[in-house]
Amino acid sequence: MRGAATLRKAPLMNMITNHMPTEELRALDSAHHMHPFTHNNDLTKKGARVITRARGVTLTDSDGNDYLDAMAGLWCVNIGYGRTEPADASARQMHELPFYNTFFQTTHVPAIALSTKLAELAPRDLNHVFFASSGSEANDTNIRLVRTYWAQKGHPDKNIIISRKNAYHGSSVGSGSLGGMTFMHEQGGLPIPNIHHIDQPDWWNEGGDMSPEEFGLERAQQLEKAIQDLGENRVAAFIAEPIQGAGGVIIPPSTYWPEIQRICDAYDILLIADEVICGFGRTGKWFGSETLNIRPDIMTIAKGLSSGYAPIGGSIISDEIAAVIDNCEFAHGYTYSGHPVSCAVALENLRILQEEGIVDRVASTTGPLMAETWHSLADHPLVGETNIVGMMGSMVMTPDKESRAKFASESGAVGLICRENCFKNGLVMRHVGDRMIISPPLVITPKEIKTLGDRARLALDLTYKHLKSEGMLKAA
Ligand code: PXG
Repeated sequence: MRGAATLRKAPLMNMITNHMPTEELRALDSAHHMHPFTHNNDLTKKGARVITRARGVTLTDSDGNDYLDAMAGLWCVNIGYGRTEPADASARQMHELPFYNTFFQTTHVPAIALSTKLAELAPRDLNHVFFASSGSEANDTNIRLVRTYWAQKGHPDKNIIISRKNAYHGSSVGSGSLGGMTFMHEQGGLPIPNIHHIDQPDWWNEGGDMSPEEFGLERAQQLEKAIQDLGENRVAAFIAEPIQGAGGVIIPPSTYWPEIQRICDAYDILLIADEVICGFGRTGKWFGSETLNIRPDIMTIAKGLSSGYAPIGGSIISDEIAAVIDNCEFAHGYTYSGHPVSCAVALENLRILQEEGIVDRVASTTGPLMAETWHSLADHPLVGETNIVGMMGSMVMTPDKESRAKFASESGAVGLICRENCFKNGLVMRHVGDRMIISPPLVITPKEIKTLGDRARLALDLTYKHLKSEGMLKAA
């Protein structure tokens, strides 16, 4: 039972504030709030951490504990917490025009301004923006968009989208199908038809005896093989994150993306770069596609677009695709496509990122410092490999660096222990399996980078001790 005893009805609502005791907040949360990607009965037993405020890179919980948030919320708070400008922009916009739609021959200034700004920031001929409220919605748009594009060009059967195992593209029916997470496909009848998944470029786990470069090529060539098997006239697009985020910050070998780009060009396959995590400075450039030298036809955006201060996402589309789509009525859209308040907040966020040189700083100073700190953890006996680009990094934990062995325990058991040791020591660092990952706010200072490194090392030390005492340092 989910705390039914404490369940009370509506009149309580106005009294629920930050000042309520944590236990009471937890009980109400468990009684009424269903959490995403959570086993809610387990959560009820443990009790949720109640986050009450945040400034810069620091979160505070309802018991007054502070945490350095090395995940920027959920990979999104690029400008850090507590900036007043987006709040002011949001209030101004709410006073002036809280909502109007962009259907039926109407538009409004925030949507005009934001799409124009995005066209300026985006590379090459990516000049057209279709708005959504999230990355999932934007990827749903992309499915319909690429299929409609080929149908308009007289190829209605060119409708298969190739993606990758262990990719994350959202959790709606469409975007969850694009994603390659089998545990998601097992619930709710996913994937939808005509989505095909190839293997991911995860050298550490899947590279075997190949060098990273050989492996990168082999994995990229799986795309060519899939196109040949399925038929060039059947494949509409390939979608991928420049660097997989939720899959474990998997940075592909250097040979991977050039080969993927060659194949997309050679077979006339549209390339969709999912920039939901990589976009807006995370890799040290405005878009991950620039860092990895990719020429996408469509980019999915969300998260860092507003630094999470308001929900907004979208697709940035090339001149060529937009010209073809513009020849028909694209029967697609959301009530909140281009929501004026979200657009105003996103514009303010982009202004801060640009005017304060935050993206440039990731490339020139804070990124290299973060990399040095992160790589210094590689000498720890638990750490097999550290990887980082800009402000997204991962480290693999292993019982044996040489053989890249996995732990005998179930995948993720060690990761969870380490994550809990991070929390206990004031650090929010995620685990994906037995890989630890970071994606801090881009405004993290050199002093905070040092604190991050110190707390991560402490968590690794405690984890090592724990594994040793429990006899868990064994390889599978
Ligand atoms: N594409 C990518 C690459 C993402 O990382 C989405 C699309 C979907 O965006 P929305 O806004 O619909 O959530 C994402 C989201 C995790 C985690 O556990 C990652 C995401 C969302 C929730 C959890 O790392 N990424």
